Amino acid sequence: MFPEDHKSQYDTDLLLDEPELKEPPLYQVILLNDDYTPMDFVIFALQKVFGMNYERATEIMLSVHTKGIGVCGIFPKEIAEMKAMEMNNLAKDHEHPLLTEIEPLTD
Ligand code: TYC
Repeated sequence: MFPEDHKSQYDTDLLLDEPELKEPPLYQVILLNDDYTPMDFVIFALQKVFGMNYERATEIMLSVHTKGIGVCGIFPKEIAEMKAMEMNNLAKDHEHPLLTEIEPLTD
C-alpha cells in the first residue's frame, strides 16, 4: 500500500478534529483606594505595570480616589494575576498599602 492511500483518511480526521475556538475567560484587574498611598506612586505604578501614559494613569488614579474602586485593565486570567501581583509587589517594595485584586468579568 502506498502512503498516498492513507492521505484522504488523515485529511478527514483533521477536518473532524477541528480545534475548539473558545475565548479564554477574562478577568478585571481592580484597584482599591486607601488613605495612605501617595497619588504620585499610584500613577507611577499604573504606568510601569500597565504601560499607561501619564494622563491615563492620572485619570484612573483620580477615579479610584473618588469612587473607592476602579478597573485598570481586562485580561485573560494568567495575565490579570500577573499584573495584580506586580502592582502588589511594587506597593510592598515601597511600603505602601495599595491593593490590587482580580475578579472574573461577567457579561
Ligand atoms: N487616596 C490616596 C490619597 O489620597 C490616593 C490613592 C488613589 C490611593 C488610588 C490608592 O488606588 C488608589 N493619597
